[in-house]
Amino acid sequence: MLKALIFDVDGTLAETERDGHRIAFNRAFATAGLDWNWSQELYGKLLPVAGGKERIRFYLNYYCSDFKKPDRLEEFIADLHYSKTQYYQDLLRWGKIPLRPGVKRLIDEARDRNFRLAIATTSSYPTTIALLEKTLDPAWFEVIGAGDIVPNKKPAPDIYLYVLEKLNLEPSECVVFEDSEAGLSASTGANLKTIVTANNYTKSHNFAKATLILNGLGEPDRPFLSLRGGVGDRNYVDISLLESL
Ligand code: XBP
Ligand code: MG
Repeated sequence: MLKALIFDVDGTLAETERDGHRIAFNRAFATAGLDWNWSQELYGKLLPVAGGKERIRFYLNYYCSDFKKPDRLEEFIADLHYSKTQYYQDLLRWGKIPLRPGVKRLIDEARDRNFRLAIATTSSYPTTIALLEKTLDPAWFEVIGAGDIVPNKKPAPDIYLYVLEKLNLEPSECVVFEDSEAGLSASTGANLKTIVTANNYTKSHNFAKATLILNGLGEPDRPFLSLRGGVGDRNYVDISLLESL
């Protein structure tokens, strides 16, 4: 029996990456006097590396062969990431990053019907809270699994195992919403049924293990496109569709 809905954040609740995280990284680089600039295209290549600090480290290792690494590399990366997090929160404050279609409607229905809600994300905790405060309400989510709370980020299943343990539920009692291959590997690695709502950055990812692949959750007047999976004559994801999976 379905009891809980678990949501990834970036790319799933909102399209945060291209016009949010990416811009914030670039502002942090400029402030630190670095001439790094992550274009939309380059960012797509860096995105599979989950976690902002991990993404910076990967970029340094694979794209900046000329850069002389500072002695205290971890501190340097942590400082850059802290600055990025401030810029990201500024972007949210200005209201530039709306929820994806159907997210608020589905969460409202789940709350009305007393389903439990949780978050499982690689993003840092302050970043996650900032988005939830701006768009929904962090208090609606019984468990917020974020960032460095687990040793290994997605595609490792750690964050989903953490959320399951905190909810004290079996995987069969939950459904997950993800947008990326790394996220899907993490959720299915924890045996969780997963609906993928793909986006521009992730539409070519391998979603073979997904229960459904959609282009979004859809709205009554803005139907989703099902890319794989039986949805009958439905146009949008609601609780009855989740219960039928
Ligand atoms: C999200 C991420 C995060 C964000 C940046 O992945 O990979 O790294 O891009 O967030 P997912 P931080 O949607 O699979 O959780 O800079 O706060 O790490
Ligand atoms: Mg995501």
